[in-house]
Amino acid sequence: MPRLLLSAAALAAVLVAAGCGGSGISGPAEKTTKVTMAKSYRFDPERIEIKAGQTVTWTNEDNFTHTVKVDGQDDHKVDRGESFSITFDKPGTYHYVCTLHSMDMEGEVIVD
Ligand SMILES: [Cu+2]
Repeated sequence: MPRLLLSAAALAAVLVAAGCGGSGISGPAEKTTKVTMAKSYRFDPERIEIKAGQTVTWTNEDNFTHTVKVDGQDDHKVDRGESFSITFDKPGTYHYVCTLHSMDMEGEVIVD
């Protein structure tokens, strides 16, 4: 009985995780290291694919301040007209959000 309860809780956790976040990202990954914060409130392209060791640069071309926060890493503010870069050394899929507009702004970096 305790085992059954545990698995039910685990399933609920998975469902909650699937329900929030990740829903806004669509389309194939673009092979580029440049992402813009485009007007209004979006990352363009939302999903990119790079090679390990490459550096991704986000440039804010919107009229508002945004941030880049990769899951499990620090949040970085990017003011209008400014850029911010992160070098990805390890292969994997990195989900990120703008913490100021996390409902609208999220993206993914796939590192091969
Ligand atoms: Cu934002």
